[in-house]
Formats: sequence, structure tokens, C-alpha cells
Amino acid sequence: MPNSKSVSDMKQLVAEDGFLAQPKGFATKAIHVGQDSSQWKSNAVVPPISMSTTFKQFAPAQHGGFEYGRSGNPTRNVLEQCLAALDNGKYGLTFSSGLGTTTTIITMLQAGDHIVAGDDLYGGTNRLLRKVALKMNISIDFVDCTNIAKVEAAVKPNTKLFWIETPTNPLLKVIDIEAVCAVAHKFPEVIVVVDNTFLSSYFQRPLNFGADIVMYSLTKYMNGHSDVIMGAAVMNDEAIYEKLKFLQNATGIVPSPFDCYLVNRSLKTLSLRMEQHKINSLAVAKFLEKHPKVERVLHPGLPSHPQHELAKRQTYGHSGIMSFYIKGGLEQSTIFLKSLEVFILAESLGGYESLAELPSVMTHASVPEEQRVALGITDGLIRISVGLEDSDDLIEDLKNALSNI
Ligand code: P1T
Repeated sequence: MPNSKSVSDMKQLVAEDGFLAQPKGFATKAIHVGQDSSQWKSNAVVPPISMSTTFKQFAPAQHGGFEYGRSGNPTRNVLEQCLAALDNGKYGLTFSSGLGTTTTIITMLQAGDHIVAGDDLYGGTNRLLRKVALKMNISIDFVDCTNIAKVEAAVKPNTKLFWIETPTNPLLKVIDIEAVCAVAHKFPEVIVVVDNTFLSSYFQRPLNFGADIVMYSLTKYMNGHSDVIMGAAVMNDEAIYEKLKFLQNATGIVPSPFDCYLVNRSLKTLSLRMEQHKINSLAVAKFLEKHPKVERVLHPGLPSHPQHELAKRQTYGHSGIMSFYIKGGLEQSTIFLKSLEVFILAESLGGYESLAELPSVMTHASVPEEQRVALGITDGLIRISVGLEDSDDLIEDLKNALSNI
């Protein structure tokens, strides 16, 4: 069994395409870590779904590791161990959604604290920070984290948390995790959270670059089948783990054992799915980049991406998520999106099926208009999640829809 903190992972060799070379052992960890059949009386090879909400005690307050389903569950435990290993982390915790994870992490802070957050974040994260955290008297500065000087300038004496996504949603900006952590860790109390939803642990391992917490909407690539809403946090630091483990139970933002079973099952094919997402999305991105009705394609795997070199230094490749500007506005975007037949017009990403959406009125409608305009989330910006269908069919679908504009 490969060690969860394998030395080869740290060496960071370069692959033929210029991205980091995937170290050996990822697929083996995804299939075996936490899954040992001897933990079950039946020796079940596939971890059973343990639905019981409560567990028999030998004597008052004496139990065999599980007491009440909110504070711990055997199926959840299996998944949390596997998730930790995939990120080279010591500890994994799961929550009832990605935003539930974010909420729990934010409740580590206190009134009067300050967060430095990326300026381009999932709309729901932006809304949670502006409308919920702010009400708890936690202040936030949204910063373009591609500019490290701006990140440093945003730090205040009461800053406690850096919150970044990389690549960002929906503009696919790539943030230098190591550089952001170097700024944050000049201040001993500041912790860095990296939302790794867009790449999954297969393509990016932020703990290797100094992040304190890796956060996921497992709803996306990690589950990959668009049938579970769940989130996770992975970390190495015991004190952070203890705080979050306490909050997981105290806030009660926990996933169901059935959903834990599904995500654990999905991790078994994560490496295969991600490799195919990478191939399909690059084929689609190259097609779009040459299309006369497309203004610009945002895909970190393309040499035209402003942080392409950084993406190569920091990741093992890019997934199926990308955005592009079509020539035109709301009318043209609407015609295009309604014309698609293989891509489904829907929010979310990371599933086996291809999805397309218009962030300005869908996933990012809750971001204040002036922030959207300043960032470039216009009505001509389309976001697509390239799935696992045959790439020729996807390209044909995009070609047909673009011809209708
Ligand atoms: O939906 P939920 O599991 O709560 O995850 C929230 C979330 C967190 N972080 C990122 C980067 C995300 O993309 C999301 C959810 N995003 C979508 C639903 C979307 O279509 O972008």
C-alpha cells in the first residue's frame, strides 16, 4: 500500500505535456485506502452502508468507536480516510454540501475577524461570504489573487483566513498556491483554504504547496455522477482537524451514509474519469479557439491561457471545466444554449454528462452586478463542463449551436 504522503509525490517530475507527472499510486489509494474488509464482521470487500443513527454502548459512555450517527458513522469514516489519502493529507472530514463545508470552516472564525478571498469565486461562496459571514461581523476583501502584491496588501491585523479557488469559477484564473501561502504564513494565525473543486485531488494537491485546508464540493468531479450533494475538507494540522471535527458534530452539517457510500464508490474511477475529461476538454477547447464566432477561450491547458505556465508547474493537468466568450450578448448566448442537444443547459459541473450554462444569470447571478462586470462575467461568457461522451459528438453539437447564432 503506498504511503499517503509518498516521497515521489513531492519530487514533482514533469510529464510529456509539460504538466506535473502524476506520481504512481493514486488509483491504488483511491481503490484501497480506508476500505480494509477486516473492519467489518462480514469481511465485506465493498464497504456496507451503515444506516444506523445510533450504536450500542458496552457501558454508559463506553463504545467501540461510534456512538451517534452525527458524530461518526462507519461508512462516512471509510470515505473520509480515502479522501485524506488522495490529497496526501492526514485527516478528512465530510459535510452535507460544498457550501456546508465552507460554512463550517468559517465558523472557526470569530466576530471581528477578516477574510482575504479571491475575487472570482463560485457565486454561492461569494453570497455566503457577503450575506452570511458579514452578518456574523466577519469582514471580507475580495482580491485578484493572480496579483500577489494585491494579496499581501489586503492583509490586516485581524486577518485569519485566505479563501482561494484555483482555477476560479467561472473565469478559470489560476492562482499560485505556493506564493499565496508564503504571504499568508508570514502571519502565524492565518490559514489558507484552497477550494479544489474544479480539478479534484487527481489533478491538484494543494497541501503539497503549503495550503492548510483543501476544500471540495464533492458534488462535482469527486463524485462525478451528478447524484450526490456533499463537501469535504482535508488537512494535515491536528489542531485544525480537531476544531473542524468538533464543528462538524456541533453544527450538524453532515452527509448521509448512503451518499458517503456513493462518493466512496465514485472515487474508485476518479483517475480514469479525470483522464478522459482532460482529453475531451482539450479537444473541445482547441475547436472553440479556432471558431470565428468565439472571442476567447479560458482553459488552463491552452498555451493562450495567461497562467498556462503556472498551471503546468502546479497541476497534473486540467479537467473538463472551461469558459468562453461568444461574439455577442444575452440574445446570442440564449440562442446558442437553447440550440445544444448533447450538452445539457444546467448548473453544476464535473459529472459524466456535458453541461453548459450562462454564469451571469445562473451560477453567478447572486454576485453583485458591478463585481460581475468588473471581473468580465458578461452575458457573452458561457461556461461548459465537458463530460465523458465521444468528443466528436460534443464538437459537432457545439458547431451546430454556434451556427445558429
Ligand atoms: O453545491 P455545493 O456542493 O454546495 O458546492 C458549492 C461549490 C463550492 N465550490 C465551488 C468551486 C463550486 O463550483 C461549488 C458549486 N458550484 C456549482 C453548483 C456551479 O455550477 O458552479
